[in-house]
Amino acid sequence: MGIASSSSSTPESRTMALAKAKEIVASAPVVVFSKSYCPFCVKVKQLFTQLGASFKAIELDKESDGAEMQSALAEWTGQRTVPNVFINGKHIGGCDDTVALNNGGKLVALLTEAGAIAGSASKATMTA
Ligand SMILES: N[C@@H](CCC(=O)N[C@@H](CS)C(=O)NCC(=O)O)C(=O)O
Repeated sequence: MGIASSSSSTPESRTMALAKAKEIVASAPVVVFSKSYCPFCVKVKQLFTQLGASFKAIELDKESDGAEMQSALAEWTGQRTVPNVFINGKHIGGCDDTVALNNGGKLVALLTEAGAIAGSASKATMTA
């Protein structure tokens, strides 16, 4: 009673969620905004693990302000779906985009440049 619902989105809470998302992106070489039950997110996290790349995963379904961060990410990047992947502060895209970079042999260079990977891997071969 008398306390505004934390689930209602206000301009202020959206601004805060955007600032938080930007802070997270700047805090690690690789950031994956994810949902714990999302198969595309699992796949992209597996890919980074397979490549030996360190990454920070933010499970939006487990965060109290996850829905607001998802909206903030949509406004910022134009992408509403998860996974939403950033490397070295740069928006990469989703699972398909990340896998395409790997298949094109470009992902490891980005990860190495970002300092997320030691640099001995060339590319990962995914079967699924
Ligand atoms: N083609 C996209 C598929 C991503 C996708 O469909 N993700 C679902 C979750 S499995 C999603 O974000 N749905 C909307 C939502 O959860 O709000 C990719 O490669 O990342």
